[in-house]
Amino acid sequence: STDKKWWKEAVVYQIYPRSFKDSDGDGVGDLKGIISKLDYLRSIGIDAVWLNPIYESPNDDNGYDISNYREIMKDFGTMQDFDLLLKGMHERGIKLIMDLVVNHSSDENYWFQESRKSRDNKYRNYYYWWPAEKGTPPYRWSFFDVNSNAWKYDAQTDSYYLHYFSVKQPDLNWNNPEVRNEIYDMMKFWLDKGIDGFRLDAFQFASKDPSFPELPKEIVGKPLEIIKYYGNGSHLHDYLQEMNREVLSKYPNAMTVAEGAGDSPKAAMKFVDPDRKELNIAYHFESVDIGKHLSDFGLVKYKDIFSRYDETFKDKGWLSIFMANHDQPRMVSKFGNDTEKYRELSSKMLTTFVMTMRGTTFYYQGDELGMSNIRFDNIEDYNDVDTRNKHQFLKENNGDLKAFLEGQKQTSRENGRTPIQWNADANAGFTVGKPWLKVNPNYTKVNVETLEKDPNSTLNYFRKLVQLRKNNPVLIYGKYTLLDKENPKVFAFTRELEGKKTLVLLNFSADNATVNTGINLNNSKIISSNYQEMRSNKSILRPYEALIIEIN
Ligand code: TEU
Repeated sequence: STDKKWWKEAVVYQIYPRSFKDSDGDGVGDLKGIISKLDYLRSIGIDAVWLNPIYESPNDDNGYDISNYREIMKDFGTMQDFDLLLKGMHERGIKLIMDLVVNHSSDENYWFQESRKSRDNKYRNYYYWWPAEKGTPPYRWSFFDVNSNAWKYDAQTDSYYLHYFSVKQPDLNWNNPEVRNEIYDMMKFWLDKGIDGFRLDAFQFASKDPSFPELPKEIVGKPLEIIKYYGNGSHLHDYLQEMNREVLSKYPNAMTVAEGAGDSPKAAMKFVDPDRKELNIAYHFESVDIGKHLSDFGLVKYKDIFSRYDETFKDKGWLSIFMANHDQPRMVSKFGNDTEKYRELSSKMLTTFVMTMRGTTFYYQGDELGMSNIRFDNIEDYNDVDTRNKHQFLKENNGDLKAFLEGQKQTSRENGRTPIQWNADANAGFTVGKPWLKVNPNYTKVNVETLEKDPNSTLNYFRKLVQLRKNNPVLIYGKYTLLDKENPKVFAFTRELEGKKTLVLLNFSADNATVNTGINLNNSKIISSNYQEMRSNKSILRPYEALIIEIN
């Protein structure tokens, strides 16, 4: 809808603090590191930062296992550093969105430490417990458990506790109003510090039926089906409406993003329909869960996802547009082409898409440099609990480890987590110590310092596109129309607002490609291109070419 909001106009840049910049040589990125790069953030023109979790955590899942929601992780610094970071961002006109991880906590959180002590502990009902005398609890699948089992037996009280993610991430019991109030207070604590919003982590899983009925037979063994089931708890939207009433409505300038927003455009709308008073932006997974690589699922299917969602959202509600995050491989390695010849061109083409499609742009750190997958050969190189536990399971069950590792080269979350490449010095200037995760060896060429100097680099292209988006409201609020729908190589669409019409042509292939837009381009003007050389043939797009054209 054209109802104006700052968060619709913002380009949000995602910082994975562990990998952004290390200031003290321990090999782990930190808040002082981010502070030292605030001028860089300002220079690229972004409006807001979404910061992955920085709260106290034993780091079983890199901060997504929180042991204290009101303290800063030791590796990352202190609360004083945080206050300086927030101040420094605001001074530069950059807003700060924090991660809100409240489907689960760490098992080292005080609440859980208490909860597991005895069956009548004050905090017992902060989590889900299944007493062993009731028998084995009905099967629940787990994302990160070595045996894919979300119930863990705890001898101390002869009971099982629930963990959809790792054993160190017990699920909080949202049926308990005390839990909800604790969370709301904690949210106010951060909002009162002046932060500008939250990204709600995995919140679609928060509502559970405490009687834990047997899973429907047809979904057992099918993770994607089980995820849908988990995402559809009957009280989910009651909680979100309560959260809005108790907290969000009191901070009208803060924005909220629903990570994971159901399994259909209609389901996603429920999270952000303004009439329902829940959240602001839906961040659904269909466009990343579609498959391993563009060549597997194809552009026609990919275009259809964005078009279907836009159709549902054209009059109300709001979406995010993204191609990567810290749970995904690098965007250029999944949707583009990271070979020497096309890495830069295709990176720029993808950047063009996320800057011109309707929805708030969420842009992942390093993509402006055209960073690509690391493709580790050895399991020892991986730190991620997801990869390590799946590998362990296969090992114990004589699975095909070689095939697994080959697959991880394309899909592993670690591909997107390697340290940011600042310059051509040792460890890419990320740290003077030993980086927690190996640096991509292409850093000698692919790094901020080198790319700064080249006016045609991916970095400078990103800057240009951020400005282009800001200066053209049609790219933010304009109506979207897909053209040449069945074209397997080209994503072509128009955006229209108040008599202004802009055409976007994106060649997602390494071939020359024709496109049939049905639009007369006689009086048109190319306002942006990812090629330097002039066009020789107006009707054929060159490999990975991206054009933005003003019509009439
Ligand atoms: O991820 C939650 C989540 O649902 C994803 O695993 C999702 O299924 C997947 O990305 C779809 O492609 C969040 C965080 O982003 C992730 O880093 C954490 O490990 C996880 O929650 C647990 O907190």
